[in-house]
Amino acid sequence: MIVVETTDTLVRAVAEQLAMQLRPATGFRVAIATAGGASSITLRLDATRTALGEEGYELTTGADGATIVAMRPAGLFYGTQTLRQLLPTQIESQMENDSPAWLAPAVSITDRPRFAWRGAMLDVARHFFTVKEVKQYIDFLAMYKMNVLHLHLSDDQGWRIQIDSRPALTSVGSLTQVGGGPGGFYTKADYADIVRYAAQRFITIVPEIDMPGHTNAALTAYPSLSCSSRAPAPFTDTEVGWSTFCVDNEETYALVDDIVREISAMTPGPYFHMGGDEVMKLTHEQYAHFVERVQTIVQKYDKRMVGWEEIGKAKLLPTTIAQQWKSDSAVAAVQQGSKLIMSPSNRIYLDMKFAPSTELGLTWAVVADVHNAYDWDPATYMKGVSESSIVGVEAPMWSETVRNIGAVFYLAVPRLPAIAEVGWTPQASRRWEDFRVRAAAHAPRWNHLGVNFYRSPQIAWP
Ligand code: TNX
Repeated sequence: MIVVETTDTLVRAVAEQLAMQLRPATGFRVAIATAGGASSITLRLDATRTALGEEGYELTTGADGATIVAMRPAGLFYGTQTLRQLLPTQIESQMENDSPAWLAPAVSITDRPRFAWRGAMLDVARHFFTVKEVKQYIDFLAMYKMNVLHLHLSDDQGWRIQIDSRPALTSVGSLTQVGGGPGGFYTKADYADIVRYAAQRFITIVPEIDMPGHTNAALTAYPSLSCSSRAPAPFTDTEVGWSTFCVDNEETYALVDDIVREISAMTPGPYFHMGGDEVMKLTHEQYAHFVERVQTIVQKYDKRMVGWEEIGKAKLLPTTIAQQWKSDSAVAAVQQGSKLIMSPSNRIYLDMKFAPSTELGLTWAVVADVHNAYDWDPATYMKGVSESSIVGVEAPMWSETVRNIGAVFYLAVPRLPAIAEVGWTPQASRRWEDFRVRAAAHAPRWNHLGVNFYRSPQIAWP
């Protein structure tokens, strides 16, 4: 039995999800009640436990059951994820099975995250991923207590989100992808479905519309926004840096306004990511001017702007967040008072190959296995950037070489759990030698869940 001592609907939902997690494999009925008996699982909100923070929890297990206490529902959710990991791996099978006994070790855990932003990015533009596939990724992020999914919704190869006021973006711009396949896009209903599914797992969706570069797909739909007189053709290759909106054309800002307005309206989270990376066709002044105008539009629709670190070359609001990836403009953003998301490409780009022979992935930033993704400290990674300027970490998955979720998982696992720990666990409590043993114990869970993974030689498989 799961005991919920509150009428809070979010807590009820956490209990429901835990029950659904436990019922199939155990065959137990697992009811949800407001008062308990022996060996029940109790979820308790306690507003006085301020030391647990917004996302922390305390989990106690013993002969008489389990109790999770948190100040907020998110903490209770993370407590249930830890409880799940303490149960036998067969709990993930979702088929009634004869695990020796459904026992968890007796523990007393007080746990809270180091960083507030523990993210992953999925590029659904280079290759399109279905709603079902995105939900599979969300499930995995939730299991490792990550709380942000950044969707890269547009690029040269495709436009992936319905915008009612600009129908050609999808009717023309979504039709292909890298390699020439059929592409696709999310309707507003699809997007709402993803947002809701993520929210149930305490994950915020951060939508990215990449501009002024990486805009060929949008320009095939609205060719008048390109400075060249030639109408652009659909692009299914992978070079970057060559496309741009015409930033001296007022019509461009009318389009941007329509896009930011509609995406802001359909996104409950506080962020709008404007991309801003790899613009090689504009002068410094043109680029900075564009970023500043977009920032004003994002502010008008009550969102907080996020952009790849290049936006540090423009004049930023202190609320704007820059996403570090190569370290050439991140310090400039911090010096203006912006906070940073750390996504160092030579550490946590999930689209980099593990080894030269890895079938999938790119090599431009690094070729490296799990240890490289685990064994670094965001607070000392860059000169001039300390812990107080960092909101967290985010692991991008660019999809030039991956065209389905199985391929995504192959490149992501076990590096993504390693990065989740970089985001969650204080530096002083992290040890690679310990991680490589603990990670191995998760492989049976990944197998039950059907999560593809790389059998890294660095992990201490039994
Ligand atoms: C650089 S990282 C890009 C992407 C590519 C990626 C491939 C960044 C902000 N831009 O356009 O997909 O490299 O690794």
